[in-house]
Amino acid sequence: MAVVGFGVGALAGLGYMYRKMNTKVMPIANIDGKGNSFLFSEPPPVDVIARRVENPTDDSGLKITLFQYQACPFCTKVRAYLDFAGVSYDVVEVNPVTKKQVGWSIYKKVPTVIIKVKEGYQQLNDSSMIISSLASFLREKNQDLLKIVKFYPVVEYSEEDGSKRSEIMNRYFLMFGDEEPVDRTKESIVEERRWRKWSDDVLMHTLSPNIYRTWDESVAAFRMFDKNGDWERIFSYWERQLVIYVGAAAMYMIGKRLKKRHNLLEDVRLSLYQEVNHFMKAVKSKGTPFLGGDLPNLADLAVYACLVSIDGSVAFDDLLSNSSVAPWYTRMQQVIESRRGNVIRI
Ligand SMILES: N[C@@H](CCC(=O)N[C@@H](CS)C(=O)NCC(=O)O)C(=O)O
Repeated sequence: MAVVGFGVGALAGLGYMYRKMNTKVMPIANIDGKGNSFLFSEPPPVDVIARRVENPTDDSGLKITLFQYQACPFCTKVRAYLDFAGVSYDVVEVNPVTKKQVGWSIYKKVPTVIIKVKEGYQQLNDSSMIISSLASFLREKNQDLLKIVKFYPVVEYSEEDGSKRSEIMNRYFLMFGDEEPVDRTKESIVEERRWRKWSDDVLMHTLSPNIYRTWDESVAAFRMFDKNGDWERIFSYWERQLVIYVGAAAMYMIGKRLKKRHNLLEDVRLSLYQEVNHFMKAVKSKGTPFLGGDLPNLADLAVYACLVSIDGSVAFDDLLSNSSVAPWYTRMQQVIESRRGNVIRI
C-alpha cells in the first residue's frame, strides 16, 4: 500500500506540474448579458479533432463539437444519442489528466458540447441536459435552440455543511412546447424519464467498482481506454503513460470508496448483474425489442451507454455470461450502427 501510495503521490505531483504547464488557455467569458448562459461569440480553440462523424442525411442544421473522454459513460451516452439521432458531429478527445483541451471552459467536466447557432457558439453541459435539449430541439423543425436551453437553468445551492452545489434543473425532461405530444403517451414519457435517472443514479455507480476491482483489472481498463480512445494517435507517449498509471492507481482506490458509498454487495459483480437484470425485466415486460418499443428510447440509450463504456473489460464479459442482457445489447448495437454517420479520422 505504501509503495502504491508513494507512486501515486509522485505521479499525481508530476501530473499536477504537467497540468500547470499546459493550462495556458484562459476560460472564455460566457455570459452575454442578455440572459444567455454559455453563449460565446467565438468558437473555443481546438487543436486536434480526433474524428468526425458525418451523416449525409443530417438536416438538423446543427454543427456540434463534443469534448469527451472516449471511455466516460456520460460521454458514451451523448455519442449513442447523437448516432441514434443521425446527426453529424466532431469529437475532441480530452486528456483526463491535463484537460488542456477544455482549458477554455468554466465548466470542468466532460461531456460538454459546443453548437454553432446563428447568435454564436452555445455550450451545453451535462450529458442528460445535452440529450434532453437536443432531443427537444430535434422533435420539430425550425425551433430555437437558445430558447430550449433556457428551460435547463443551473441552480446554485448550499448543503447543510456549507458546501456549494449546483444542479441543472429539468435535465431529464423533454420540452414539448405548448402542445401535448401526439406520438407519445404520458406514461411512456414518465417511464423513460424514470429509467434515465435510474441509469445515472444507480446503474452508473456499479461500473467503476467493477472495472477497477483489482489492480490488474484497473490497469487493463486503462489500457483498453488507451486503445479505444486512440490515445496513441492523439496524446504523446508520456501523456499516455501518465494517464494510464495515474488513472489506474487513482481509480483502483476510488473504486473501493465508491463500492462503500453506493452500498454495493461484497461481490461487486452481483450488484452489476442485479441492476442490469432489473432493467431487462422492465424491457421484457413490454414485449417489445426495446423499452421504447420497436426503437430504443432515451432510457435504452442511457443503459446501453453504461455497458458500452465497460465493453472490452473482464467485468463486461462476466456480465454477458451472468445476465439476460446479451440479445438486447446486440439489438442496440445494430440499431445505433445502422443510424450512425460515416466515421472519418482526421
Ligand atoms: N452529471 C454529469 C457528470 C459528468 C462527469 O462526472 N464526468 C466525469 C468524467 S466521466 C468528469 O468530467 N469528471 C471530472 C474530471 O475528470 O475531472 C453528466 O451527466 O455529464
